[in-house]
Amino acid sequence: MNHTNQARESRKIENHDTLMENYRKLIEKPNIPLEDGNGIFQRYSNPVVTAAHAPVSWRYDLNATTNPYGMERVGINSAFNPGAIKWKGKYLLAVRVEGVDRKSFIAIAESPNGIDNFEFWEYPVELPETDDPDVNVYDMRLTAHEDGWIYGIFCTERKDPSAPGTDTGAAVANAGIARTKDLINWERLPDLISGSGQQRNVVLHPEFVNGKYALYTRPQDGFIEVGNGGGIGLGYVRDITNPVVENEKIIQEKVYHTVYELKNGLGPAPLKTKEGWLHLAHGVRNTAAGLRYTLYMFMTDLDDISRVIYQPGGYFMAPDHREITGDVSNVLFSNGWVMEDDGRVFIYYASSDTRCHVATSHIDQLLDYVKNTPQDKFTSAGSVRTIVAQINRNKAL
Ligand code: M1P
Repeated sequence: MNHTNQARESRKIENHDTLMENYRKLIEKPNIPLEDGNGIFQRYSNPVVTAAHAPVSWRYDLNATTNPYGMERVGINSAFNPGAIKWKGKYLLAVRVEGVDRKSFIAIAESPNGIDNFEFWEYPVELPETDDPDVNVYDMRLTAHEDGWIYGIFCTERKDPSAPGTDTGAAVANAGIARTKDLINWERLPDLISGSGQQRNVVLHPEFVNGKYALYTRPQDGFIEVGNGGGIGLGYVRDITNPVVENEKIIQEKVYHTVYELKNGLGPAPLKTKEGWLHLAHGVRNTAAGLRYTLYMFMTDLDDISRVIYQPGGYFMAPDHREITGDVSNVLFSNGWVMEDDGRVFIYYASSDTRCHVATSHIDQLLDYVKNTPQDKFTSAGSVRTIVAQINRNKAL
């Protein structure tokens, strides 16, 4: 080591090498498929991105003079709800990273294979603001639109200006819109203008529909409660730089005694298949232990994207024993997936608002799943009839 390097080294905090070693071990840990598959998708042994994946240089002041105790200066609480895209042969996740200060931001994590070795880019995304600055941003859906831009639509949250001063929790959620050509430099567009009080889980359809941008929405009366606005909506925008939603209609209602009884919301932008547009969504029900978020699928018509043509009953994925606890327990949430040319599908999801996972499947399996899984009959007797019919078909084999 020459003198210059020696001097530089001595200015670094003492635990730097150990921190880097542990960080690299975590990043490079192989992810193994689990054996308890259900024939529909495959889970993996490890989360793909966690709070511990945040780079050392985000968290530590590495200068021994200004950080003599080698303390973590910027704590990261969680890394979850990632948008996803395959970009220049790499799998990119637009992760919702939440600091210990409760502020979320978006940061891109990259993997060569989509399963492991996810590593954050050096800097988090510096999302431009509008004239009304966001207090919190999260849950970005990435859509490579046929207009040539990659759009990131995310939730922007601000304090409710109409709430009394004593109410420090009242917030307003809306869809923020940004677009990019390289996932580094982002152009911020105006926030969505829609007829409902609030919006969350807004997703851009990848193709124009009759020359307009199509947006899946989730109108809601309040910040948490969807109230009268419940359901996944679909509306159209003529000019994305002046994003006024027209003709917003609910295409997926919340329904009594289903996994989407209390509320639902679209996940990632739908995948185009030969049979229709494949959708992944989250459904929410209430329980004595709080809300339970599971993932479900449905398919819409290729030509009429407002028409649901298949919908399996029940959930596609629910939190397993490793996923069920976290900051907000009993939650699976997905807003990113990638379909390969060979039909493999990488489903990125987060558990309990804490960590990101991947599950893999194939589009042929998912098509079989949406077409041939029995529909919800909405009553116990109906469910029994479904099972009895299957037993009888099996007996006749
Ligand atoms: O805490 C669970 C999820 O709650 C919200 O989703 P929704 O609006 O559908 O209820 C979001 O805050 C989401 O980020 C979070 O994972």
